[in-house]
Amino acid sequence: MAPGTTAARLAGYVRAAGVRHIFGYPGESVIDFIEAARQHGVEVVAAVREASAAFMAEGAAMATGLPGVCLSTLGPGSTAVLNGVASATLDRVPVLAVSGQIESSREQFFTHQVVDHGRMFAPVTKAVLRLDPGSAASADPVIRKALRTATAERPGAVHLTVTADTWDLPAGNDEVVVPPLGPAAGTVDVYGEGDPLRGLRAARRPVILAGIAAVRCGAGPELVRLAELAGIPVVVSPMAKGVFPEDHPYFAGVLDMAGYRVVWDLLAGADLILAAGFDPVELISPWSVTTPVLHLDTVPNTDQVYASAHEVVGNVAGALGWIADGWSGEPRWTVPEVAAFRARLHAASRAGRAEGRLNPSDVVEIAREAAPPDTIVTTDVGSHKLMAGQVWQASAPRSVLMTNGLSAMGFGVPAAIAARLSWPDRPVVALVGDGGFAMTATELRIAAELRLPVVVVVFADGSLNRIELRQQVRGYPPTATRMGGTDLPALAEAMGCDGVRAETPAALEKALAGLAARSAGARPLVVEARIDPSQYEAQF
Ligand SMILES: Cc1ncc(C[n+]2csc(CCOP(=O)(O)OP(=O)(O)O)c2C)c(N)n1
Ligand SMILES: [Mg+2]
Repeated sequence: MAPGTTAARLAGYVRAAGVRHIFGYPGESVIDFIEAARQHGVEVVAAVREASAAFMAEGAAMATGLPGVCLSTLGPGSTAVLNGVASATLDRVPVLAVSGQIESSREQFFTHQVVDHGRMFAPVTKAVLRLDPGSAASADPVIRKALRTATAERPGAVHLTVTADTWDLPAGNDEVVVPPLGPAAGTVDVYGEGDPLRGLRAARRPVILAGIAAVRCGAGPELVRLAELAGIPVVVSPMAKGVFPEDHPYFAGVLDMAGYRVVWDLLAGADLILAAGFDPVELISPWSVTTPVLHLDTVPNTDQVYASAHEVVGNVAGALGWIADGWSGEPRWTVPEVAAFRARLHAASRAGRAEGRLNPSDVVEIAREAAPPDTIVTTDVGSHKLMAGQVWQASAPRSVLMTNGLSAMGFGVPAAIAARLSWPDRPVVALVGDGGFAMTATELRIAAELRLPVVVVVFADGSLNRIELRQQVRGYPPTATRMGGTDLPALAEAMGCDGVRAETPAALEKALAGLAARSAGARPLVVEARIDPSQYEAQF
């Protein structure tokens, strides 16, 4: 691809935005862009299927804070990528999804493999844009708009269609100017009558509920400062895990994961909830508490899932710092009070353990024990996610990658591969269900080829457990929710990975013992953890 073409221009912007990998699946309509990306030093990673490529882009963006980029061809490629694109939007992760399209002269009437991308992607993206011969001369603003829209609060996916006859059209050679790709630095807007902080200052039992905008704003240090200064316990949302250290004396658990009733009781008993970058897209339970809320976020409270008479809108770290700067008064909670709460939550989230069996919470604890502190963990979707979300102790933001917006199965393995590509020196562990693993297991072929030693722990219960439990509650037999056992170690070996089965806590400890050392090796590892799922019944 010659310099100055549309393909080169798009690749140039992607590279200038700091993106190192494009995750995709080829088709004739995008080979010019694949070549341009290669020439610009952006590695094009081919997933086994497009849906996984989009999850990889999302995982890379979650792990790095940079936009993720995925690529598909027209028609079947673009329809296949849809789920991952929707996932990025509902998980509030900036992703640029690029799809090729038939040449524009035939697009209006030709039918073979032609799908209207604009109509298909509109409901699951922040914007649908296109480059065609009529707009190639405006490629720069279109590409900048795509990047800026994807990353502007709240972030999400933007879809860009490029027709096949556009890639080699001239698009200019000027210096690439990448727009800002993050939240605003520091201003605070206040909505509502009177002093927005009066309620917070008057509160005797406030609780902070921190969410994903706090991660995007790098608000961890300010959360710690305010929590310590004012003595306020901090609950975090699942995708924000790590934004507040989980070994901190004021840490008060993860919303809507194992032991969730205890966390909701805390929120119900509080006299004020400071929602700090909390995004209601993460709610699994309905918002049923009547506790007053102070909304503090990068965007106004347009969801109105909870009522808030005042809104503090701006950079979450900046706004928390502003509150901390003006704070005075006694700590609202003592450290022992929060510790007592955490002990209750610990007991609740382990409830239902069957002694002498390999319980789901044991798997999470054993994996956490074996994993070095800088490990990145991903989860898939199902009962195991709800367990891992509470039991895995996170120490840093962007170290726990999970989908809790769209919550689509099939995320965990691709996200782990992308995480390892993004952070080649950090151990990566995927905690996935056997259903979600079956959807994406063959992606490990890519991990083996790229010599990415990710460790995948499969919660093998022979069941789509999360759904089987719902059937159980209604008295239905488990229809379409049981799966025959697959020999996972054999499957792993066949793809150039190592595979091992563990049926007891001791066997799992042994299987994961070399986790730290393995992360310097090359072969991915699949651990089939044969769990007793009965603990889930007490939980969910
Ligand atoms: C793509 C997709 N299809 C269906 C669902 C609905 N769903 C949510 S959890 C779940 C079961 C997952 O089973 P598994 O991966 O084995 O995890 P487990 O619940 O057993 O831990 C299903 C089917 C979903 N979230 N995503
Ligand atoms: Mg299962």
